[in-house]
Amino acid sequence: MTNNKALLQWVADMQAITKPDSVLWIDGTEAQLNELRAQATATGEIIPLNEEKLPGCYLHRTAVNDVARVEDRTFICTSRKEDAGPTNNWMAPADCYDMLYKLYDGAMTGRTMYVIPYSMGPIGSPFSKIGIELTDSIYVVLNMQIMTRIGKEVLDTLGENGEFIKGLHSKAQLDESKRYICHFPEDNTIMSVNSGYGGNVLLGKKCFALRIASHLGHREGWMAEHMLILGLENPQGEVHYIAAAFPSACGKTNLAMLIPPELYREKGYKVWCVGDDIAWLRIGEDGRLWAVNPENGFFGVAPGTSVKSNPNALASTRANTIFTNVVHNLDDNTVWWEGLDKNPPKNAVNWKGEPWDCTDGSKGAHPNSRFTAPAAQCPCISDQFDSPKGVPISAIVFGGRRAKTAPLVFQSFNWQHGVFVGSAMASETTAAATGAVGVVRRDPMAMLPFCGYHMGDYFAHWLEMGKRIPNAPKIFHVNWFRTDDEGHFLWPGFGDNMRVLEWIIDRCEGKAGADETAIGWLPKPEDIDLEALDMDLDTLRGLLSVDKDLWKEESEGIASFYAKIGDRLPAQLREELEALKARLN
Ligand code: GTP
Ligand code: SPV
Ligand code: MN
Repeated sequence: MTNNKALLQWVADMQAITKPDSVLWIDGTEAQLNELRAQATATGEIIPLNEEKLPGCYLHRTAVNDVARVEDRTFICTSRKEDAGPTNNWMAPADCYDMLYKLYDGAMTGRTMYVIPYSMGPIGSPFSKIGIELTDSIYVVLNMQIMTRIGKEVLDTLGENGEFIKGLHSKAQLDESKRYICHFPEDNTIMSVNSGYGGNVLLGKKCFALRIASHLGHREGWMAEHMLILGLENPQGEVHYIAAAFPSACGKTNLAMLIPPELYREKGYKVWCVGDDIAWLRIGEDGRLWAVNPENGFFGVAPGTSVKSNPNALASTRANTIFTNVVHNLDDNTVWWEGLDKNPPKNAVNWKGEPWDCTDGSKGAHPNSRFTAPAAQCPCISDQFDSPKGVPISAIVFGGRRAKTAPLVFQSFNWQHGVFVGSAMASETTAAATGAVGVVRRDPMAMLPFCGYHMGDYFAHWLEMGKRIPNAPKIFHVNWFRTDDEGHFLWPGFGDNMRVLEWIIDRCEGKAGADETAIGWLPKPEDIDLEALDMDLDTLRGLLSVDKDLWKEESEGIASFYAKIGDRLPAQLREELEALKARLN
């Protein structure tokens, strides 16, 4: 399939270590994929679902100990420890390879090694990059086929001398105590072992498109970010693009596919989805920042996805989708999850594969259960989705889950202050990674688990990019998750987030009002359109309030986080923090 010598050599080398019974090159043809689906069905690795209701769909259950990204077992292996920085786990490359090759030794015996050529970004676009993933999991092959562009065409584009990102994955024994997700940015290599869960094993996604790519972007003058990309079309037919970084399970997929409230739809507003998780951003010839979504599908959180909350995501999953760790409805061979509707199936199997009684109070689907769906199936997919140069970004939005401190929305004073706002982001942890849920932690630019180099250098890169973009996007911060004293969300969220996006775009256009506060520009309550929303101005005032005491605490939190970043923290950010403190006093 290829005469790329470096590729052939590397496959042979990894084959010698992992010792599979055979090697299969994935050409991406339906015939080959069907054969793999049949094999995985025969072994029970995937379960074909109701052909009428969910054509081409499958259910997969991971091992019970293997349901989320494992941040404590994720490593950035640079030759110098300080280049990985204080927010990453580090191992010396030679030691790490040593340890891994022992774990990989014979790990594929009795199995087939699949060679998956894939492109992040449209095949052949100058901004796209090619990866090769070697894996012993058909589930991984089938997911990579949805999430990326795969097959023979990628190898043809790679050619004889093309460069690629190497990725080796083996389920091995799925042994939790020997699970490692390791990155070697200086070798463009990723190694994953003893897991079979999404973000740990679909190596094109977080491992390549964020950790390795952020490292490449730092060297080459572009950015790889944990951001959705959406286009907001106004009644005049103009489309403005927004890129938004929220931590895992904090609403990117939902915002990317937002359906505006009826009132807006009647006026002619529309939202188009370009991407729901990752953006590669470059400075265009016109001096604006342009964004490409390197992925080709959605690996979305299932629980909470419904006809009400996110009809576009749900519609995307009605065919050719792989569901992971959701409830299996045995009555009609379909799937279910908490929040899909109010009718949990009676005759059902939970995510662990056990008979499930929906009245016993246990969750049927894992909170981090997911769907893998082709982007092309999304009813609101942007006509720019496949555009090789991407879309021009008007606004960058940061956000997280904050019960109290952060207001519904604010605008930064300028790029440098916006970088400060992003660097100081915090959010409650979610089920997307193993560990405690609901704990507030600093998650700068939603990149804490995904930045492939020193966080201080990453902040400096953001500042540097700002100087180089003649017509830079404006930077905002949102919080859909503010609660009242009983813990209820104050803001309706979902489609109604359109009301906030409208203010954001109007600000970019110089059309909306704002008040200057200690933390940035906030809308006056009357600047947010509440028409046809059951909310009084007082509640909105509450959502927009800035509690100085809470923000003084917040600035202490930022200061201790900055102390952890150490002397590579850019001085400008320390100055921004001091300026915030001064404004609060
Ligand atoms: P990853 O795929 O992990 O990166 O997650 P994501 O950022 O794409 O999050 P997603 O859109 O899947 O949302 C995660 C959870 O947040 C779901 O349970 C949603 O129902 C919930 N959610 C999303 N948007 C909103 C909102 O505006 N308000 C509220 N209250 N919940 C929301
Ligand atoms: C996330 O956790 O941010 C995800 C899912 O998008 S995973 O692919 O597991 O990283
Ligand atoms: Mn994500």
